[in-house]
Amino acid sequence: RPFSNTSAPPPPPEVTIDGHTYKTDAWFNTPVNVIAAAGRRLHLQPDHPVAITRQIIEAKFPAPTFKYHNSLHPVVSTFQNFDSLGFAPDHPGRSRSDTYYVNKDTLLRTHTSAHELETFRANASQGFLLSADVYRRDEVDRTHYPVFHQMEGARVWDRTTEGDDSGDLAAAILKDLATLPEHGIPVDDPSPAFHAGNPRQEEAGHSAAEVEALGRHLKRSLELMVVDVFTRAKAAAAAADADTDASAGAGDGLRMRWVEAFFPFTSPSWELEVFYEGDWLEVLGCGISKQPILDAAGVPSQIGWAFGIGLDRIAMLLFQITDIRLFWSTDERFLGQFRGVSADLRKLARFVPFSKHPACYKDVSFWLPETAADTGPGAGASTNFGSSEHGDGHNDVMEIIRSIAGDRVEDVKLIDSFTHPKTKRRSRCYRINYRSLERTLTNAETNEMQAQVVAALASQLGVVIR
Ligand code: FA5
Ligand code: MG
Repeated sequence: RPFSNTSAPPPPPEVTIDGHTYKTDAWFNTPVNVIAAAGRRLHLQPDHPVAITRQIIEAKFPAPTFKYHNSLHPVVSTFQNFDSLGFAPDHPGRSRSDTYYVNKDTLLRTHTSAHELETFRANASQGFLLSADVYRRDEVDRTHYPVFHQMEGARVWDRTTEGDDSGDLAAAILKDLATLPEHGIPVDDPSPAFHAGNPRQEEAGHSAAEVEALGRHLKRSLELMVVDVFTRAKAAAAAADADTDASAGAGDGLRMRWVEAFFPFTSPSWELEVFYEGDWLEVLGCGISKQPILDAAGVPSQIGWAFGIGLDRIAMLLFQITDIRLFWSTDERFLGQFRGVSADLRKLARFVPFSKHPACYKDVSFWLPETAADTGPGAGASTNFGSSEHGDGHNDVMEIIRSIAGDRVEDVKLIDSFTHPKTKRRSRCYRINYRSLERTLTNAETNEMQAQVVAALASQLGVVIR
């Protein structure tokens, strides 16, 4: 093997995650900081902003139409996370550079959709909401964290009980749509359910009118949720700035847009983005459930929609929290600001940030290993330099930095990437911003972290530091 994971410690023979013990194998790639986060259950911690956000969204999808599931264990099978949803065997999301594995068949769920099939099967009501912690190897910046929270939602209609004489459900869905209020806010929505190139046209299982109605019901439901969150955030900001002009307060004017998306288990699919802090922030993915999933769940007479919301991202909008790391803080200056809010949502307050501590930028440049052959899942090495889709060990670099610096790293950016014209060696330069949310880091501390990062990149990824 050109470069294997030589000096990284060997995986432990077994690992305990949130009270359950699993045998590991060569696929194991879950670092201790991630295992430590499993079991924190921020979505259930009273007065935690993620839990408050869950409650606010649940109120928009009320029982008994929706049934709630909030304590599903984070370790699932590859079948649950991927196969049950129609992910292709070679889908890049399955790679060890994107997903935390416990062993070959067992992983930390990467999304709450992992529970869709079983929940559709057991579901006795018209819909469900399912909130849980999810895990991904991903970027390091202020809107990404390796552990975050999602809420899965689904709503179904049944041909045999709600359809017309011919079993068509479009009219029933439109009738339900008519019960949802209008919000009057313009939404940029350039992708209709049907257009040239949309694969939905070849999908079987629903009529065009049904898909049209489902799409409208889905979009309106989610827009209403965002409008509610935004209205609450604005009211909190106005209350906080009582001495200033409320109408000129932060978050003036909500901007939303729908972007066409692709998921293996919905079609058509969309993502909803909200304009936040000068940029479009993706807050959820959704779509019309593909019929094979409902068929496999034993409910072929049902059709419906599903969504997956990033709860942490909505909480950021709601409280105007600009750094996702804050959710993991146990600092009373953070948690104390939300006390009593769950019990009385009118107490919602705009988060008052701690004073910002200085940033400390450090660069690291290196040559990638020269003979970067395929080291995909199961190959033994933990990296996947050379794979085209998620290649160049990008997520491995992120992971190594995060596992050394923990919450003392704010973001990591790839700032330069080139191939030497003669030798064809490939070079990368990353810029690391060390900054704690809670205190000023000392020079000695950042230098020590940087030295450990450099050493770990060399020893674990086999790169040559420049
Ligand atoms: C999904 O996870 C799909 N399961 C969503 C879905 C459900 C589609 C049901 C269709 C039907 P996606 O990877 O886009 O999709 O993630 C959904 C949301 O999770 C994102 O919009 C974002 O709000 C949030 N999210 C994704 N990655 C991170 C991260 N690293 N940190 C914080 N939030 C994240
Ligand atoms: Mg997405």
